[in-house]
Formats: sequence, C-alpha cells, structure tokens
Amino acid sequence: MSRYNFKTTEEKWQRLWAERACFEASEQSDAPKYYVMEMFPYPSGRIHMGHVRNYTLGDVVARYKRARGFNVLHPMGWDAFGLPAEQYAIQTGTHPAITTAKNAAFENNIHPAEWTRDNIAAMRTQLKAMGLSLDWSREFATCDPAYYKQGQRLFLSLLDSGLAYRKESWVNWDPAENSVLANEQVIDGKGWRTGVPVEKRLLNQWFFKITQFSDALLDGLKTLDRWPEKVRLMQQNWIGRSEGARVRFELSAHGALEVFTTRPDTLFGASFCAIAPTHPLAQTLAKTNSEISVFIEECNRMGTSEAALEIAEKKGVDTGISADHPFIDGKRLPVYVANFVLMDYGSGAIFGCPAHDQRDLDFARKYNLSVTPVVLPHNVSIDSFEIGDDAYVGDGTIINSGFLDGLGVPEAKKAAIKRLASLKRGQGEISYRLRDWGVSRQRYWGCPIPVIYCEECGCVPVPDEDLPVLLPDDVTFDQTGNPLEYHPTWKHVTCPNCGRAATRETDTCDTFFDSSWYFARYCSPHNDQAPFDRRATDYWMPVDQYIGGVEHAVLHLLYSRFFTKALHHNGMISTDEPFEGLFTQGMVCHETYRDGDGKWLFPTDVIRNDGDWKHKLSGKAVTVGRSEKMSKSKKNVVDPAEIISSFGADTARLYMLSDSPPDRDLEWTEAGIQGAWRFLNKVWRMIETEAGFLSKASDATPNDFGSLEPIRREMHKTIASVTGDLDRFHFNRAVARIREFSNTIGDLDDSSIEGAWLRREGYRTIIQLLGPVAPHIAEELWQKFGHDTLLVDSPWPTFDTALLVDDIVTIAVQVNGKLRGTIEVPRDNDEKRTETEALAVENVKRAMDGKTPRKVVIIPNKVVNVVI
Ligand code: ANZ
Ligand code: ZN
Repeated sequence: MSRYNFKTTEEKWQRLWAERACFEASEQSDAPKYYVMEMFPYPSGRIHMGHVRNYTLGDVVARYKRARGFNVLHPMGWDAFGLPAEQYAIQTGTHPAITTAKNAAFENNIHPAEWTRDNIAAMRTQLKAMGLSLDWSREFATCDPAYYKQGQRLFLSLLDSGLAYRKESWVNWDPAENSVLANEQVIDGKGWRTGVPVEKRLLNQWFFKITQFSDALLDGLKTLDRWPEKVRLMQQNWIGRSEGARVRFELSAHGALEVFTTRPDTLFGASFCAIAPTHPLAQTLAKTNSEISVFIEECNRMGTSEAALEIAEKKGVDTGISADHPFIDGKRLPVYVANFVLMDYGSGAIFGCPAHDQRDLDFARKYNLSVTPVVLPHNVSIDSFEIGDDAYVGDGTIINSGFLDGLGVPEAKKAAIKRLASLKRGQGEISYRLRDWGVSRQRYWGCPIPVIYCEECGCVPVPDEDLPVLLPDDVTFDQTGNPLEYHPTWKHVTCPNCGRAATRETDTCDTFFDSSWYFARYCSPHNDQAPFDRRATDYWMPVDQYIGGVEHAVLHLLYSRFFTKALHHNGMISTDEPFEGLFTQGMVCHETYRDGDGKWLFPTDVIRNDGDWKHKLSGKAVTVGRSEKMSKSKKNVVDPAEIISSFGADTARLYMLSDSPPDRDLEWTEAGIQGAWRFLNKVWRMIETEAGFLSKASDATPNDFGSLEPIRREMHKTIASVTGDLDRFHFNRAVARIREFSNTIGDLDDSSIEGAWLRREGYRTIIQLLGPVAPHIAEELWQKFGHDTLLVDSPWPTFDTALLVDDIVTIAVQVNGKLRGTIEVPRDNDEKRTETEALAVENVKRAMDGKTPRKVVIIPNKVVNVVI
C-alpha cells in the first residue's frame, strides 16, 4: 500500500459522494434533525491546520450522527467581506472596471471581489480534498449580492424596530488612512499601519442596540448548559452587569454632575470628582481653558482601549469647579478632568474614594488629595488601620461615615441609596459594561448600509424593490479613504420619498454583521423572498452543535446571540438562542526554529541530524524553541495541502483526533503524522488481504465462542465505549480504543469457524468505527466486503449490553476489614461457594489463625469480609 493509493481511493470516493449528492440535507425526513456547523472560514486562499482541526471535528460529529439515524445538516460558506481583500487591492494599486478576463497590463491589480472569488475556489478544492461530508448545495459567500440583499433586509428590519440607530460618537481617526480605526488598531496613540498619530473625531455612526438585550443575554447564558463554562463566564464579564447608584453632585458652576458608582457606601471617603476628557463638560471648559484643552488633546493621542488606560499613568487637570458632597454639609470636592475616566461607561464621571480604589489612590497621591478610610477590615483595630500604597478593596465595617457607621458594606450600600433618594440626590442604578454595537465602517468591501439621506426627508430606508444596494464594481484604490465616498456616481441618487437629489450612505457594515445570522441562512440559502424560509428555520434551528475557536467567545458568539434575540423579537424566527451546544477546540502547535541570526525557519527548512537540528541547505546549527500556536510570523507552520497530498486526508484527519483531547492544544510532530499513517496502512493491509475470503464465510453467529469469548466481548465493549466517547467529544479516546481493538483482532490467528467469524465481524466493526474519522479508507474497505450499500448510508454498529460485563469478577477478601487476598469467581456466584473459596485462601487462613468466623459479610461481586 503506497501513499499514492490512499490518494486514488480518496479521489474516487469524493467523486462518488458528490455524484450521489450524498450529504444534501432536506427538511423532509421522519428522522430527528441534527444541525452541526463549524465556524465558516475567511477566504484567505489556503486552509491552515486550525481549519483542518475544526472541520475534522465537525465532520466526525456529522458522520457519526448520520450513522446514528439523524437527519443531519452540515453546511459550509465563506465569511467573505473584510479588510484583507481591500488591503490587497490597496497594495496593488488601481484597478480598472472589473473584467473577468485579466488584462495583462493590470495583472497585479486585483479587485477585492476577484481576489475573494479566487481564494474561495482554491479553498473549496482543499476542503473537498479533506473529504468533509458537507452539503455543498447550500454554500454561499457573504459577499454574494444574494446574501447581502437579505442582510440589508435584516438591517432595515432592525431600523424599523428601533434596534438600529444613528448617533454621533467619538472615533479614532487615522488622518493618513482617512478612516476610522478600532481601539485595537491604535498602538501607542498611532495608527497600526500608518504610524501616524490618531485623532479623536465626532462622527455619525450606525449602532445596533445590543444593550436592550443585556439582561436577556445574561439570563440566556444560564440555559446554555452545553457551552463551555469559560465562554459563558467571558460573556458574562463582557456584559458586565454592575449594581450601584447614580449620584448627583451640585456644581459651583455649570449645573450638576451625575456619577455612577458601585460603592455608594464609600461616599464619606470621597475626596474628588473626575470627568472623562470627552465628557461634554470637559469639552465646554476646554473652549476657555487652555490647560484643559491641551490635556484633552494629549488624552486623545493616547490609546483609548481599556487595557491601554489600565497601564497609563493616572493624570488629570483641576477644573477649578467644585462639587457639593450630598451627605456632608459644606464639604466641597474638586472636580478634575482625568485620563482614566471613560466616557462610555456609567455617566462618564466618577467620585474618587482613594482609600478603597487603587486608581483613585494613585491619583490622590499624585495631586495631594486627602485619603480617608471608610471601610475597616474585619479583625483590624481602627487605630492600627492605615492606607499605604495599596487601597483596601475588601469587605468590612463602615467607619468615619456619619449615619452609615457600624454597618456592613452591603447594608451601607442600601442605606446610602435610600438616603440619596430621599434627598433627591440620586437613586439605585444598574450599569452594564456592554456598549451598543457600532457597525459603521468607512470601507468598500462590506455590506452597504441601505439608507439614503435626503435634505427634506432625512434618513430614508431603501425601498425593498430596490434591494440589494449593490457595491459598484468600478472602484479604485489609489486614494486613501472610502472608495464609495469618492466614486463619481454611486452615492448620487434621488430620494425614494420625494424624488429630490439625495445621497446614499457610504458606510458599510462591520463583517461581524454578516456572520451574525449566516447559520439561520443555511436553512434556506437560496430564498430570494426573505432572509429565511420560516418553515426551514423552524425545522433546523437552533444549531445543535457549533464548533469553533475560543477566540470568538465574545464578539462573534455574543453578536450571533444578540441577532437571534433581535430577530426573535421582530417575529422573524422562533428560537431565541442560536447555538444549543458549543465546543471550542484547542490550537494546533508546533516547535519553532531559528538560525544563527535569530531568523525564524520553516519546519521544512530544518533537518534532524544525530540528535542535532541543522539547516537543510546550509548545514548550519538551528536553535529549537518551544512549541507554540502555528503562526506565519514564526514560520512554525505545516501546510495541510502538503500533508494531504503525501499522507492522504484520512491520515491528517486521524492525526488531528489522536493525540490530544479536542479542547486542548495539539502538538504537531512529524512522528505523530507518521504514526497515524502507519496505523492506517496496517488496518488497510490487515483487512484488505482477508476481506474477499471472509466476505464469503457463513453469517450465522456461532453458539459458543469457547476460549475466544473474551474477544467477542472486547468487540462489544469497544463499540460501546467508542459510541460514548463520540457522544462526549472524547475523540482521542475513541481512536485509542479502535487501535487497541484492531491490535487484538490483528493478533487473532485462529482458523476455526469462530475465529473467522470474529475476524470478519471485528474488521467490519473497525471499519464502521473508523468511518467518521477516516471516511475514504473505511468506505473502500467496506466495499471490499462486498456490501452493496455505502458505509455513509449504513447504521452505526450496535452492541449487546449483556456482553459488556465480564463473566469472571475479582473479589477482595478481608479479615476484620484488612485486605488479605483476592479470589476470582463467576459473576453473581452462589454466596456459599464464594465464602468457601474465600476461606480457603492461604493468607486468609493464616490471618484467621484457626479461629472460626463470627460472621461473613458478602457484597456481591466485590468484597468478602470475614469477621473473627
Ligand atoms: C466610587 C468608588 C469607590 C468606586 C470605591 C469604586 C470603589 P465596575 O465595578 O466595573 O462597574 N467608574 C464609574 N464610571 C466610570 C467611568 N466612566 N470610567 C472609569 N471608572 C468609572 O466599576 C464601577 C466603578 O468604577 C465605580 O464605582 C466608579 O468608581 C468607577 F471605593 O465609585 B466607584
Ligand atoms: Zn426626500
């Protein structure tokens, strides 16, 4: 069996399955439905090992469930909008009007649509080579007009129900790129690509009102018991529900200041108030106060992510305004503009209590503000309690706080809120970290937002009959900024309402928008009338099993949940959670290699020589680094295409499942892939040589297996445990058990009728159990047994529970509770006989020292205890 033969086998089966449209799912079935889906790929052009792992896991589930009698939907598509395509176009310069025939003069200028289409074609071929049991008839790409037309309908439905809205908001503006950057794209205050200082700008942007569902999204987490605990926790933290109070401080000028606090119990320890640099009050003051305006500009140049703020030095400027303490008559607190206060949390303003908040303490020490402890830790005396460099954030008893003195923290919070309310200085409030989702992107390669701006009518939705709003093909990327904005004609339209000249929205949607509903679209992917055919979504949704990377724990998975809830709210689908089960896979890792100059080397560049690693060409020494997630930047990647062409897809799939549990990281090694390959070769040789002969042997089950009975039992046990392992995602264990059993059968050199029967049934079992893992080889061997049906259409093997337990059990024999020996007896043995055997054990006799037992207690099949 050569490597080459695996390949022809694989190609043959891929072709036959495709001809039979083997994996096309239909709603017309009496079988229970099962919807399994992996995260759809970004069409970068080549699959990587992360894809191979993800799609192998999903495919094993799909094939296994199909064999278990489920009506399985297993679709695939392309997350095809996004920056890299546009980036590529920008790098390659101008593109003429898009043409299918590539003009030699413009060979290097690739339009995003073309780039994406080519990449999809290449990756589709690679996925097909993996032998994935996908329903390709449902394939779509999010950049297909047919898909984004429906996306635009959904957008308008959200707009109609008030869940999409437009508002002015602060953005990071890269003046060189002429576009908005996400917080993560601002590094040290500079644009990640241009290195040019980023500015804050107030822009009109589109938002989805995810915050309307804050509580629903939190409550829903409790029902998702087939989600990893860590993902639920991450979402909970992201939503970040905080109970606290809103406090109103009267100011010496400019009215009142509202602050949000989770610690109203510490109000007596307040020594200052602070507002965000983008707070309206700060903006007003900046007009006349240059110190403030300079400080604000400095803040604007700084990274705005929470992480960046966390590590930055706490700084501020005194506004000269003071705030009235709500509980202490005549006490006035200075109001600062401070860099650590965020505009988009709570009310964008705080009161600072340095004794019990670290940031406040750092700030107070810097500006010489007073530090008054108001929470005394339990078991610490007032006289010895002092605040040094660390704020005390724990529990305790309230001190120095007038009417709150002596209360515990939770009681004091309640009492403070009650007093605030009666003084009309505040009230209890729940605040969420979750922000509304800003979906506007000043980009070409995304779903156009389907609205038109008219001087008379304002913002007008594009009428349904005018959808989709198509992206123009003839764009250029030779200027900075959004090509839709400077396209000569595209945005100039007439108002659908009044017919006056009007302009289109030129923002497109964040690509997370496209991936927030694709799972529902798979149910009726070709419906042009509506985003979903209600009957189809009712049948298939929710997804029974979603599989993907944990890096999507928050954004993608939270947005998808929000979308489902929003569409449910709008009456468009029945379910309100998209994914009933979620499995997050580990990463694929590999050792890293560097040459003498510290440059990274590909695994294919190095060779092991007498225990030392050397550069293949130069022969120079290579340093081996630790195993890390495969990444192009460190070159520790192995190309799946190469693995598949030299070892076959089945080997790659088997290896993906073999060594580590699927939720853990997997260490890719050459030895590992070789091992998987050898095992498949062994199975192949073992079964192929005998299949023809055995398939003619008698079907009748022998009455008595004699000494071969344990092997028959092992077969049933293997089926039972592999079944359980697949149900629980213990794929590595399943593979190990299949390997063990194939060793047993491989060693069975017995030409009796029973022996032949066992080999045949054993082989068939191995083939069936391997089916989901190594589908091509399994299918080929299945045919060699003369089956006239395909393995993919065959039911999962069954097992006899009576054969799962062993006939002989080992029983512990104790004398006065001390273990003195063991006996082997038939299961459910007669108690008298067990007792006699137990008492006959040499060691037991010695321990009894000739005495007669007072009592013999027998726990059936487990223990005999002799009491003397
Ligand atoms: C006074 C106080 C005293 C606070 C104390 C904490 C400890 P979580 O728990 O994350 O909800 N805060 C409120 N709005 C803020 C903003 N826009 N930017 C930065 N910080 C803000 O955090 C709530 C606490 O974070 C609030 O409670 C407030 O400080 C601060 F001993 O108020 B606290
Ligand atoms: Zn109009």
